[in-house]
Amino acid sequence: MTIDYTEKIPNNVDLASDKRLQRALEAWQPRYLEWWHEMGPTDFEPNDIYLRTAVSVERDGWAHFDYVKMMDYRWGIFLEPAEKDRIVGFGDNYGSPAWQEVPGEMRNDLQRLIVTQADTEPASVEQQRLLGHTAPSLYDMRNLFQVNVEEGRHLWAMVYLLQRYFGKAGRDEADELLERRSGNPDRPRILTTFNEPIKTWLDFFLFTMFTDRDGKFQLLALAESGFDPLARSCRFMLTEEAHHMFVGQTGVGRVVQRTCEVMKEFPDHDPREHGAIDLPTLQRFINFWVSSCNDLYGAEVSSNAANFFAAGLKGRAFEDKYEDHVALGQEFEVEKFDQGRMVKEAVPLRNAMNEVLRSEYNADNQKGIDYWNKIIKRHGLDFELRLPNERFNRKIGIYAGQRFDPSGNPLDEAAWNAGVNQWLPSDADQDFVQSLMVPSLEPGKFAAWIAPPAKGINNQGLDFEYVRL
Ligand code: BYC
Ligand code: FE
Ligand code: FE
Repeated sequence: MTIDYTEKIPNNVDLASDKRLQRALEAWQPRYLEWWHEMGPTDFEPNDIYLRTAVSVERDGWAHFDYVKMMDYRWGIFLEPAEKDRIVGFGDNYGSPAWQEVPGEMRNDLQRLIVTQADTEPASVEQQRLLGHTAPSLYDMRNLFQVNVEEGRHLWAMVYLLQRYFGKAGRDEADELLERRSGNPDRPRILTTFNEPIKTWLDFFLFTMFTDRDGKFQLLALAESGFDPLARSCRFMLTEEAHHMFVGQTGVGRVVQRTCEVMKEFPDHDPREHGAIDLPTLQRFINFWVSSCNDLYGAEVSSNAANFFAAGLKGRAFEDKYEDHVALGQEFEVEKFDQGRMVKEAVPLRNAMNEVLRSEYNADNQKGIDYWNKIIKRHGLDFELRLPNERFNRKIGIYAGQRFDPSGNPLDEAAWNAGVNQWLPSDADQDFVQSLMVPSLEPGKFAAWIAPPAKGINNQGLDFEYVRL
């Protein structure tokens, strides 16, 4: 299962045996590179970056580290090895053989799921394209570029599926993925979070913490798909996703660490006076990104979600841990706000699959918050970061258009307006965080607002030259 890097498009799907597909992908490749050149990280094309590249799709030892220019990164198509006699693991077709081709009646839904997944990958690269200029260290800059090239590869993974299994419609979608632009009002990316600007490194760390974690859970749900090529693509993508969330979790942890050090040293001062990000400001940025990401799961009650599950296209994360994979005749309780009060309503479980996934996501988020709170505690400081309630600041689903505070209490418009600057980043907060974004580009040096990491990449030291400038 070693990947052949002598091919123009590295792959483990025997691309050479399908000349038509190979030609289609080779025609798409220069357009992809053009897109990367135009919309990928600005101004670092000539630089050598210490990157990891996949060399096999086996569980251990798949990564190879070396200096690479980003444009020379070997983007390719890697699927996890096929599981023998795999079955559809859930829904109405539970137990029948997994599909190796697209069943006709599922074509539209499946294409839509793949396009939605695909669209987020280049979107994130576009959102992050300016950050290299304000990197807090070479270590961080390298991690940014590592995340970027891997999101580019995730686009390749989905484009392979579109071109291989969806004919002309799939090829058209593959082209459109290079034409939409994050934040462009005329041709935006599909999901709202992927049109939000990532202005600062604080946003970047929160995005990789919370938005890449949406990626993890959506990929876990798609990794269960009865459409086997999608499942196998997503399984390999998940191995890369772990590092993205590591970057977010430890990045924010280092911000917290630095702030705590300043708070200890200057107990009577505002940490901002010493160039650190005060914890209430961090909380507001957390509130923004978590609430935006809660929208990424779609509506709490969704007939789309029920259909995807029934068809066997999109399951639950870790479907194996459930006893009943058909999920009929079961109910799920959602809390609605109706005529001034919260009321519980039971809905068929299949219709609540978006909410099931979102709940698992937030349980995982909570572990990250706990890790940050431990850092605060270790410094003997009295402050607790909190995960905002799922109802807070929602634009999609049953809470959209209503006001709730971060604890989930309903509010009228006046109370919302009075509180909003305590709960979401204000313009002044944005300006302050932006003012800290000065590059720190000497090996081993870190910007004043963030502590160094515990260790380097691939056993290299912190003063290693992760990017050759
Ligand atoms: N923004 O029935 P509903 C990642 C639309 S991240 C705008 O609840 P459904 C990554 C929805 O399209 C993982 N629109 O929707 C991370 C529908 O529209 P129509 C990405 C939204 O289909 C970091 C309507 O609202 N992968 O990989 O059940 C860096 C009703 O909604 C939004 C996936 O998302 C929104 N947030 O659920 C790089 C997996 N939410 O039909 C990468 C694939 C909903 O009324 N996608 N709408 O016009 C899906 O599984 C589903 O499409 C969704 C939506 C869960 C997103
Ligand atoms: Fe991705
Ligand atoms: Fe990611």
